[in-house]
Amino acid sequence: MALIEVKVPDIGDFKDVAVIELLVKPGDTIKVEQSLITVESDKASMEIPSASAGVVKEVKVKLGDKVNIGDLVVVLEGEAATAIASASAVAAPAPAPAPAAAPVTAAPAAVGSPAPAAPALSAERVAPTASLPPHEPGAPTGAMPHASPSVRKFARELGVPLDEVKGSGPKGRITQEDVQSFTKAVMSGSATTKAASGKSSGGDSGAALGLLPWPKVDFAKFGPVERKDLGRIKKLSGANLHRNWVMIPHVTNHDDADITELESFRVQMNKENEKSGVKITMLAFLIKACVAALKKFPEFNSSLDGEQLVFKQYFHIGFAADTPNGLMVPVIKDADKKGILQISQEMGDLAKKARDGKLSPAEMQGASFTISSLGGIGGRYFTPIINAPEVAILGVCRSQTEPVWDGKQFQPRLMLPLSLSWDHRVIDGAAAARFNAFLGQVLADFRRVLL
Ligand code: CAO
Repeated sequence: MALIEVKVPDIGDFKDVAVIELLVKPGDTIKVEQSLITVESDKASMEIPSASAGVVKEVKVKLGDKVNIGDLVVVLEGEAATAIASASAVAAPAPAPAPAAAPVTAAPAAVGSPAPAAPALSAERVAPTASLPPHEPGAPTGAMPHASPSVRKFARELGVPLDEVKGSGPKGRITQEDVQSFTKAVMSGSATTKAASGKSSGGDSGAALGLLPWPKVDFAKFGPVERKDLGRIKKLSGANLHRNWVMIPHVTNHDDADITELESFRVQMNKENEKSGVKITMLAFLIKACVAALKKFPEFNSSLDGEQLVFKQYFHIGFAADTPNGLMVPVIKDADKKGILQISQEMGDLAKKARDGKLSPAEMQGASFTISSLGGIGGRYFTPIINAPEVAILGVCRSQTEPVWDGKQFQPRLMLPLSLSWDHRVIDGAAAARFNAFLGQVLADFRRVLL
């Protein structure tokens, strides 16, 4: 075992830089390139790595010392052969170009030994970094937290927002222990991050994604305004929609179904059932047609649970209902076991309850697939947001009579626009296209429901 002296390498134009952190202590076993100390000038901090591996015998600097190129940092006990004699391996701090060679190690035993092929110290290891670069995750704006590159790296690895960590070091510097304590507090639930509590800068959690803060505009500057609080349902559904939109990789396939015959049948059925007081709308047929498609393509009736898919053997279909208070999604349970009239009746009852604010939680739970119909209102196509943990949703717009080529001539056909959004983690495009095509076939000839 040889004694190896590790000195401050060439750090460019930096002179008399203060030691602000000791990263090793006597007895520590260290590897080549492991950081020994952090030094800081007015503009930047940087870590000084070791050019050799070994066991730290002595640390030759203390906090607050001013160091320069060639100053002794630590004495190691190790294999002389691990020492790096190649000064060119040490890059100068950016942006200055690498200056002339300066030996990193000058342990007596190492001197004169043939220089081994050692790994180069990467420029990154000694390149100075501003106390916090502007792109640093966790502190996109405002005051920059004071922390060494290794602490910032450590925080980055754990996803810790450094600007939320209180520093216990000199001048409020954040240490590795501070990052650990913060992580422990969040894990134990005694603290929370701004992102998790939705309070990050700008009043929106976009900062956690590295996005610009939400624009703050004084609207009154441009004209009269009135402010109203969001209603309870809007707040609840908004939070759910936001999560689903952000967390699910949505794709939407658009298609058209020929419902000419089905519409005639619906009108006929409504005439026959006039006295029952139950009105059949296209949505009831769509629920039944979707059940048939879900049976044929079971992954559309599943949910993702970690690395497993849960295939549901029940067919509970949610339908979006527009209410004065906002969007609600009542559920028709066991739609596979019910006829069109029963579904229509239940839908009418549930939609009324939704509008009157009288839906029970049980009546909104358990859906395995959802339909959002804007057919009574209008529009052509839209991109419905999947209702997690479901994996697909069908959007339906207003049908209209269109000229459809039958191979010989154009025929007036009643076409229903369909928009199927699906979770690309579970479903792929070909399956979605097949689902829509099958749905179109069923709607064009409803006898297929029986097959
Ligand atoms: N094409 C043409 N006409 C349609 C149609 C379609 N696809 N769907 C319904 N209609 C017609 C109905 O036949 C009915 O006509 P009449 O008044 O002549 O009888 C009229 O439009 C109104 O239907 P409806 O909306 O009352 O009934 P529904 O069963 O189609 O829908 C409900 C019920 C509760 C889903 C609906 O009232 C509703 O709230 N829709 C909005 C859903 C919504 O907001 N979705 C967006 C969610 S955001 O992602």
